[in-house]
Amino acid sequence: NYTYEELNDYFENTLGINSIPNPIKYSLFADSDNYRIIQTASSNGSKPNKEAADQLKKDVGVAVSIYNTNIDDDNQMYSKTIYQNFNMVVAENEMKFDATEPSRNNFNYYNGDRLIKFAQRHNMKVRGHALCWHSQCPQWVSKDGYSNDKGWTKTELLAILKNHIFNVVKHFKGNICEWDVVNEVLDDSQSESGVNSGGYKMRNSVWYNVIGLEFLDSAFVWAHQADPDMDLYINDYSCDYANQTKAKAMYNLVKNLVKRKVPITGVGLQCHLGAGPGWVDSLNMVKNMKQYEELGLKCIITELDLGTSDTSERGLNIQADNYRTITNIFLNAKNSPHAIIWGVTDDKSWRSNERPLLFDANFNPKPAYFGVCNALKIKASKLGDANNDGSVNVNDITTIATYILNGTAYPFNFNNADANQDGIINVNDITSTASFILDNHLSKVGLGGGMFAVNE
Ligand code: 9MR
Repeated sequence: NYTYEELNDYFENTLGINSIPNPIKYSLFADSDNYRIIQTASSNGSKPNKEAADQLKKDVGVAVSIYNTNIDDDNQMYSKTIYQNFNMVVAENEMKFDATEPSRNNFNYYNGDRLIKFAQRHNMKVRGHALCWHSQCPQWVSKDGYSNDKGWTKTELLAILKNHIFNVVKHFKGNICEWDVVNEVLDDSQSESGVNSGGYKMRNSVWYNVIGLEFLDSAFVWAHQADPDMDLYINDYSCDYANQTKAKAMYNLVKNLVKRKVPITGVGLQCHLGAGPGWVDSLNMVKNMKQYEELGLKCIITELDLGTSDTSERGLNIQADNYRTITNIFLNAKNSPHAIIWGVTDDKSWRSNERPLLFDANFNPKPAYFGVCNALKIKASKLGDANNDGSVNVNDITTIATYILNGTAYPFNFNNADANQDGIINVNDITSTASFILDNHLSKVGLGGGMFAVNE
């Protein structure tokens, strides 16, 4: 009972269940080597992400605007949407330098503390953003975050930074699991030859101009001293894919920090990206995360939003597929414990005209929401884990092969072994499981969360 329109060479069709007035909609995506079906709307309202994320021991978080919302009231739609769907929060603006130290040595934690209380009521983690940044740097430090119009000496500015970091980190100690210690310290233009020979160019912020590179090392060391249990991140944009010049600069800088034993936990990829057909470069994002894993570091997604100029149903479904792809990447990366979406509803996003988020202005879940859920649910379902030992690996291929050859294999979980969920165990399940392991065609595993059989 599915309507199925003509399949274009690249793109999706909507499958609606005709007999139901408000059909659950799925989109079938097809490109040259991959088919996938994702749910893009539901008549049953939203189904929380949270359960699957908790089960997978991963955090899907969201940036919360605190100063202009009533997050103290758990009955507000804004509050509900956050605590029903996410298990981590970050303050979109309220823990930045200008908000926490509006005048010298005068600290304001009012809105930050409101977020901490909200998170405690709902058992959510909190990440801190950001201790040192050129933007949202208070006027009393620099009029624009670049010029030293107050004429600070290096010693004075170091003392200001140290005082800020010690006070803020100690205040939130115990209630926050990690901080973006420095944000956007790399220059926007990096030379290809420079990065290829291990170099990187720093942004000419007031911090770098007056102090030099020492500001960066010192910031990490002080944050670590203020709270030795804290995870400490460097965070930036346009560093999302391993082949980006700025990503190479980031890698060079971070490798250097590690070599010099600066206490850094990981790298935050902001992921302010555009949505479009096949626009997520999975290979280069996976490669990027992997190279930090090899350095012994984490690599997390800190500010994900995917803007689109195509706000038709088709455009929003493509956006959903992009969200699904990125969610899969972070779920499959061992060193990537969380991904944070940069805001709740489209209308309040810093890119509101591009409709980049998971919920519309009325808190209705968009296709993008289901894209994230779909990836989480499939991963949580443990499809491919034929021997039921909790992970999908080469032993599952052996288990499936043994079952096909002998009819038996113990321990054996039929549902999980049916990796492509077509109701039979055959060689296609081996292929699906192998693809899943190789991180290649992830979505062939458990297409449609087990509701559809797809034959190639
Ligand atoms: O979303 C934030 C917006 O409300 C602020 O006006 C803006 C000010 O710079 O900062 C936005 O968040 C930024 C984040 O802190 C760092 N990376 C880029 C984000 C989008 O600009």
